[in-house]
Amino acid sequence: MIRVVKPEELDTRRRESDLPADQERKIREILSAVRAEGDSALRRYTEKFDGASLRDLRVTEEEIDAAYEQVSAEWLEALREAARRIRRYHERQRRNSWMDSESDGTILGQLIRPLERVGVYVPGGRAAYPSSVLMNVIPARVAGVEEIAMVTPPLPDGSIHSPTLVAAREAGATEIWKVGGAQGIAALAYGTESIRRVDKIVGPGNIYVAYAKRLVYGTVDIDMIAGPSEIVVIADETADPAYVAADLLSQAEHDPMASAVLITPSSALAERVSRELVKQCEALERREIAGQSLRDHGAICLTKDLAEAVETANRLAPEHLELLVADPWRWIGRVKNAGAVFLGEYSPEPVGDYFAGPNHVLPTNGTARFFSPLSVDDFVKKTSLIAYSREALLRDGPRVIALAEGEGLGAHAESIRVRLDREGGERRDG
Ligand code: HSO
Ligand code: ZN
Repeated sequence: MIRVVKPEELDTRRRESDLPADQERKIREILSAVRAEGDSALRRYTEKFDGASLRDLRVTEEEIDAAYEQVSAEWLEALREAARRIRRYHERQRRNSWMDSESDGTILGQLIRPLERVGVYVPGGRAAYPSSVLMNVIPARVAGVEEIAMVTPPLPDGSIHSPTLVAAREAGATEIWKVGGAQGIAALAYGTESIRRVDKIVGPGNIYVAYAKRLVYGTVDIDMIAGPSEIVVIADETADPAYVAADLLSQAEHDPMASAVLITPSSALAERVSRELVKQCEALERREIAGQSLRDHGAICLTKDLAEAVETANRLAPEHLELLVADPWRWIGRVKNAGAVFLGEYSPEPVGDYFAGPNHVLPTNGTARFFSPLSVDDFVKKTSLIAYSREALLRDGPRVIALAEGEGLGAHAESIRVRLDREGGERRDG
């Protein structure tokens, strides 16, 4: 069910999908309708696409309270502990504003300020992962974002999946709105009578949501556009084939477009993993999805040694990289491109999806070459600080004048000169 390939047969960015022109037109229509008509357009589209006719768009506190009755104590305990770990990890990412004073009295610095208001998109249906609610909301909270507005499509009866509501409250979302799709993105980007516009939109969604996000970029900031999940496992002959196969399947089950790749110098391991994959896949509830993913986007890649395996992984720049080798720490220095690295046999990828603490929103499609995991940095912005002293201005003023005049910008030069004249600095003519 999985092909065996050479390193050069593996390519990156294999699965770029463009939206047909007529679909793109529809998304643009939705965006302009929400912009022009506000809430009434939201209600109309929610009726059309989700089959729900809503009076109130906002989820009430009572609805969230009621959602807690629907979830098990065991799940809630696990979710809370995961949230604690995710919070703790992201607290390490906080950066301080800084200022440096120079001997002439000049002070330079950088202020770090949270965004004021952020929107988090949460998909409906089967892809409504409470774990993703934690991963998107917690870093925003840790950054100090005060208003976190979640949008998610309602079920036909106008309700929202209970675990989503519980995760939203546990993570610290401050508002939840029953609106999804491109109309949800439009509401966040432009604002309506009831939903105030946000500064940034994060969170995964289907292709319409992803496109709508692209189109509103610039009006608001957005996170990176998530593609289907990916895992690369680098394993040597010491790896347990059952573990390797299980980890590959854990990402393959996300999506028929997901990609799971084993890279190994051991052909004996490759054979055994291949057999394990067939056996384990059959036993999965989501065997159809996982099977299709392995057939269409999966591979076992044989390399001459582990060094070549790591080089190949760097070229792929996978979202997740597992090092299931005798001494994983030995190889970490060579890893250049990966969203997250999992070392050793006790670090299966799902521990990172749910619990360890690092974010599971990671760069896909080869973009780990230049993108990073979602983090506190995504929810702050920086402002530069400049406080020149008299002494420094008298010293540097003539140079600033020279540069300004070099660009033909006389008013720039004058703003310096007027001060030098008054303060008795050396005048530089010419
Ligand atoms: N592996 C996914 C995240 C996820 N897994 C959510 C389970 N739930 C991101 O690539
Ligand atoms: Zn996952």
